[in-house]
Amino acid sequence: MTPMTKAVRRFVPALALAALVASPAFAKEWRTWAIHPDDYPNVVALNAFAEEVSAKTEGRVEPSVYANGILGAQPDAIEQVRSGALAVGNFNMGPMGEIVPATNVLSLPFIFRDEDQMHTAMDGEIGQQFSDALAEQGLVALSWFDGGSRSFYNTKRPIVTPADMEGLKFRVMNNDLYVQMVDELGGNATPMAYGEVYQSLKTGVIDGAENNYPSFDSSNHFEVAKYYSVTNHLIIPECICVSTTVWDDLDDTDKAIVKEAAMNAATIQRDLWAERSEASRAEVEAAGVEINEVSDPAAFQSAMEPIYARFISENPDLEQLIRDIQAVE
Ligand code: GTR
Repeated sequence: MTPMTKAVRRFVPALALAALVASPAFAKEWRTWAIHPDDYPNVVALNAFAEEVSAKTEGRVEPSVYANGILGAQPDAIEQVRSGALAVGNFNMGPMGEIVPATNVLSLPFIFRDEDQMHTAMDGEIGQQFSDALAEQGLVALSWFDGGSRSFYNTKRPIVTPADMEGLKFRVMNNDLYVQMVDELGGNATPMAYGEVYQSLKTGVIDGAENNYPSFDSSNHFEVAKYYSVTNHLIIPECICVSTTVWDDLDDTDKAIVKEAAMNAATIQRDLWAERSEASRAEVEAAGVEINEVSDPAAFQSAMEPIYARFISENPDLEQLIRDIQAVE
């Protein structure tokens, strides 16, 4: 072998390695879980996040968004992100409560007065406390999305007073607090995956469910449940959460890029949210849904009050957090 050939032999593998490192084969594909369809504000925002991350990391991180819950039901997806099998999820703090107990505070009925108060709380020191609790369970919460206000809807009749809940069976998200919530109002609760609700409403397995206008609309539940009663009993924030194992793999530059992209995505989501809520309300009304205000919102609030006393007695360490949220202007 001539010295020239030897040099080439040494050089070629080095070149090949450099090419490989720079090639997309070495890019980190971040499989991202999303429950909603592509045109839903959350998914539009997640796609913007993916594009920004991919462009600014020059392809070192490539998030790909799997919409419509095709990667599984939410409680399973949370576990998959915790384990690192999936990289990112847009999670609602409702089902999160079963895994990260502090987040149950966000599932207490009427914990927030309105969405503005929720944003003020979540964007500050209070949100940081939830992020810390999530981090202990393998999830890095990068930013907070709007989850709107949830109200009850059903196939039978308008809910005007709590007494109208009597005998109706409502699907709730997977969290015991929601079972308590419906019980206190005099209805029956069935925890069920979001993807099963449409069929269950249609076949009469359940009479109703509860959600915000955009979900009621995009899930087509409005086709079968013609009564939407504005109780606004839950205002639950959602996160863009990255798996801690995936996050720890990034250097500081990429962490900063990803964090900023998530903050930008939250701005996009919140802007789109307000618009979409109004549009969805108009759309379901035009499709024949009867929307009613409840006669006395305070009656729903006081019916659910016992949940607080029970929760605080079981979680005394979370009482201060509840009081701090209530004190947010
Ligand atoms: C939606 C929320 C989803 C999911 C769903 C449900 O409003 O964005 O993440 O929690 O409600 O009721 O399961």
